[in-house]
Amino acid sequence: MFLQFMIDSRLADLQQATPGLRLKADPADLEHYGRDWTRRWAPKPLAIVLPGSVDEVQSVVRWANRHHVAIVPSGGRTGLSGGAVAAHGEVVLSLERMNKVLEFDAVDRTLTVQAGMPLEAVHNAASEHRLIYPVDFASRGSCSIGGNIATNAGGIRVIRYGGTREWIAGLKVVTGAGDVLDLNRGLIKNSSGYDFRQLMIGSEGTLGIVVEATLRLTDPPLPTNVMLLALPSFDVLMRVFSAFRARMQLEAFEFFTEHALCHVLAGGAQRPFEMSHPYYVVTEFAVGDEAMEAASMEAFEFCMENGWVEDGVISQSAAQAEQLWHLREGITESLAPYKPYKNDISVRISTMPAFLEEIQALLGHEYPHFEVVWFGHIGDGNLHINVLKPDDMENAEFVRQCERVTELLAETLTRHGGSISAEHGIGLVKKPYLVSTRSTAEIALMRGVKRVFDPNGILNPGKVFDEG
Ligand code: 2HG
Ligand code: ZN
Repeated sequence: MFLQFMIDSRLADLQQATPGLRLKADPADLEHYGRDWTRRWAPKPLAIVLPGSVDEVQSVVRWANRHHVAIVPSGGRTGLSGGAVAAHGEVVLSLERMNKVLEFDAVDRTLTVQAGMPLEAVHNAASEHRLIYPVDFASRGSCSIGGNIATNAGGIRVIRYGGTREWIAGLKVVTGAGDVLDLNRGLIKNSSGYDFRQLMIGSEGTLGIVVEATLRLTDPPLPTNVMLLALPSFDVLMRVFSAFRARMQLEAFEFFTEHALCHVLAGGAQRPFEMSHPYYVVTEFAVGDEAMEAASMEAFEFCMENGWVEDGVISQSAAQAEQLWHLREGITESLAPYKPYKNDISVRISTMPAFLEEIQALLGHEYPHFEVVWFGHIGDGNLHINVLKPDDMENAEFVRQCERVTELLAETLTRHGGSISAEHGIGLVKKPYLVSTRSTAEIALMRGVKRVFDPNGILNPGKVFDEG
C-alpha cells in the first residue's frame, strides 16, 4: 500500500507532512468510505484519511489547500442525501478514530465529545451521569454526532426537544482555510456578534470540519408509555394529533401507512392488530402520575368516539414498547432492498391539512404504477415519502421519473412555504430543488459565506449548491 501512496505524489507529501496519519486506499476501503446510504453514486475517492487529532485534521486541510484536493468529511455515512459521497477523486476524511468523550461537566450539564462518536455512545455516556442527550433516531448505532451536527439531524423526539441545533453548546471546527475555531465554548448566554456555531450546524461539511462538540444534556423524561393507534384515513391524522397534543405531554408522534407496516412485517415482526388499517400512529407520552394516564385514555376515547381511531394498543412493558417502536423504526431498513427514491419534506403544522390534501392528489396522479410508502414525523410537519423501484425498471429511468415528480412536489412546497429537506440535508440529492426552499438572494449569500470559510473550495465541493 505504501507503494501506492508513493505513486501519487500528493499522497506521499501528505504522509510526509503528517507522519502519524492513517491512510487507506484499498479498493474495498474506497468503496466503503466513498458512499453513504443513498447508493446512487459510484464511489471514487482518491484515498481515505483517518486523523487521530485536531492537529492532524488541520494538517490534512492545509495539504488539501496546497494541492487543490477536495475533502469529503465523513461520519457514519448513514446520510440519505449524498452529502458524504466521494465520487470525484476527493479525499475522504473519516472522523471514526476521533470517537471519545473528552469531558463531562456536572455543573454545566454538558458532555464534550470528539466528532466521530456514534450517537448511541453519546446516549450511553450521558446516561452514566443520569442525564440524556435527547436527539434520537433509528440509525443511532451507526451515525456519528459530527454527521448529526453537519446535517442538523432531527429524528423522533423533535416534537418534544427540538433538533440537533438546540443541543449544541459549543463546537470546535477546522475551516476550509485551516483555522481551528472554538465556537461558543459552552456558554448559555453569548451576545458577541455572529454565531458561527449555528452557521456550522447544518452546513454539511462545506464550511468547516466539526472535530469536537460540547453537547447540552438534560434530565431523563418522566416514565412514558407507547401507544399504537389504527386510523381509518389520512384526513383524521392531524385531528388525532391535535387531540393528543392538547391533553398530553408528547415525547413522539409518528405515523406510517399499512404499506410501510407490511414491509416491516415481512422482516418477521408481528401484526399489531387483528385487522389491517390504512394508517397507524405510534406515540410516546409521559405518564408521570394518574392524571396523566387518565388524560391519555381520555384522548384515546375522544378519538374513538369521533371515529378518528379504529383501534389502539398500549405498551405494558419496556419490551412491548420496543416492539411497537420497531414497527416505525424498522421502515427504512425494510425498504432498502427496493432502492427507494426518498422525499423528506416539511411544512408548518398548521399548513399540513391543506398541503396533505394537495400532495396526496398529486402523487396519486403522478405515480400510478409505483408503490409509494408514506411515514414520518407528522407532529413536526415532516413527511417521508419513499417511492419503491419496480424490479423490472432501470435505476436511472426510475430516478428520472421520480425527479420529474419531485419538481412538481417542490412547486407545491414553495406555494405552501415548506422545505425540500426537513432533516436529511441537501447534499447531492436535493441540490436541484434548493431553489424551491431558499431564495436566489439567500443562495448567493450562501456561496459568499462558503468563500469566506473555504476560500479554495476544498470542503465538500458540489454539495448543497454548485459553486457559481
Ligand atoms: C426516519 O425518520 C428517517 O426513519 C429515514 O429519517 C427516513 O428512510 C427515510 O426516508
Ligand atoms: Zn425521519
